[in-house]
Amino acid sequence: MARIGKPERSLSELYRDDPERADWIVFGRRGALKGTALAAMGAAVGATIPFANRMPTGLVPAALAQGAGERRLFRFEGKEALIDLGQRPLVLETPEHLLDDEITPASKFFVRNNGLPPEPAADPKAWKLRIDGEVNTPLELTVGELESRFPLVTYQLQMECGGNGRGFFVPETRGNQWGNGAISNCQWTGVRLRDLLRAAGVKDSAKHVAPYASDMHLSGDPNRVVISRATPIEKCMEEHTIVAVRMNGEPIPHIHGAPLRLIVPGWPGSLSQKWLTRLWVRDREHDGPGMGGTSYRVPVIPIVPGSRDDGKTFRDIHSMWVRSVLTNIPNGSRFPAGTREIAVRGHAWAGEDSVRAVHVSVDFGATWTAMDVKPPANKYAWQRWSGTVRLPSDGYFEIWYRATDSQGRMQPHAPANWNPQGYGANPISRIAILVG
Ligand SMILES: Nc1nc2c(c(=O)[nH]1)N[C@H]1C(S)=C(S)[C@@H](COP(=O)(O)O)O[C@H]1N2
Ligand SMILES: [Mo]
Repeated sequence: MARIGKPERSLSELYRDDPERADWIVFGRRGALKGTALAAMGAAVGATIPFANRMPTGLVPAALAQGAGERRLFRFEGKEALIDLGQRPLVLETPEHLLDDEITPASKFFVRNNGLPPEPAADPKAWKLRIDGEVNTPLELTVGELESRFPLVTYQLQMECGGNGRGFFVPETRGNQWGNGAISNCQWTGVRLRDLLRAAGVKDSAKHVAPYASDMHLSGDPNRVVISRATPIEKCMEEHTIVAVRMNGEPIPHIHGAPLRLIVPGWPGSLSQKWLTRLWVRDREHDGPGMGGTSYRVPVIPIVPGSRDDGKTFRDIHSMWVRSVLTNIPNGSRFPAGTREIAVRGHAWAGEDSVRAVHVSVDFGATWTAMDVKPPANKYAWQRWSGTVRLPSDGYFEIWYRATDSQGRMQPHAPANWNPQGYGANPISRIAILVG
């Protein structure tokens, strides 16, 4: 599929050369867009805009929005070219259009390291997991023992970085500027965490289960913990919370936590500890790196966007927010003149909840069409949506897509509840297309 060529001038160039016109184009501040203004906007996106009369004031066209078409790619061994958000630590985002498989293959699975991965285990079956703290019988199990002593379960589980969508926040927040691609939906096989906790005789005093791993802190100090975020005991006892030994029927790839990884589905990915070595059952809220303050926490009472806050009154993120991806058309695709129907499909998910509906709009949100939404393979699996959009003519269009969760909550028009580390930005998603 052809891509929309680079617009005549990028927005930043336009701002440099002719700030008044750029502002006019982007924000339409001088009144209705018509005549030369509309023509200028059309030139900037590369075509006429048939639904320009429905374009919200202040909207930056998706074809020009920050990052459109100009994100740096990086090819890590065994992976497709993913979006490079950093190499030390390694952070790679999956472009949305690579998320089309029902089960995410390792080659398309995003990467989020906070430190440096450990050396691969020489003998994965001999890798040890220790369970201690608020238990009657501390356990030390090898991966081999774990697999033979406990029932193995297999589920499709979505795993999403807590910061997914962060790049949509205005003003910009600290952290990796993810789009929608910090999400995977793999088939995980492992032992239920609750079976392990019961085998260790978990006490009534257990409140948080804190994981530890063998990755290395960026400072190189072997005594510093990279990340240790705990899961409340209730979620640990939920049947889909597992200690995984296989991903998509294969040994877990090293970069994704081999040979042992915690999977806490529907909650921030930071809980799903890779290279797991220890589970410390605590009688209080855990205080490892990544806990407290503004880390993985959001305001209960909204704060002024861009302001400072120590996060003391914030709450820990549990369930992730409803979100959708469109996976069969890359942003900026060009279709032959005369194209009037386009098949669209993607996935949607909603943390602890399921997805009730997905709607698509090609006229900047003026009208919406309901898509077909399939039930999940199991709880915490993402859901396939698909349908057809109709276009009235050639020109520049945006395909907007918006999921609604089982509690009736929709992706909002703009990210809500701004917070210093940028969690929970799940605005309506969109791609730009050009017909003709
Ligand atoms: N040991 C360890 N586990 C970790 C991390 C890490 O840096 N070290 N990153 C966490 C974060 S923030 C996320 S979003 C997921 C990313 O998993 P992935 O790299 O397999 O995509 O792993 C989590 N588990
Ligand atoms: Mo994350």
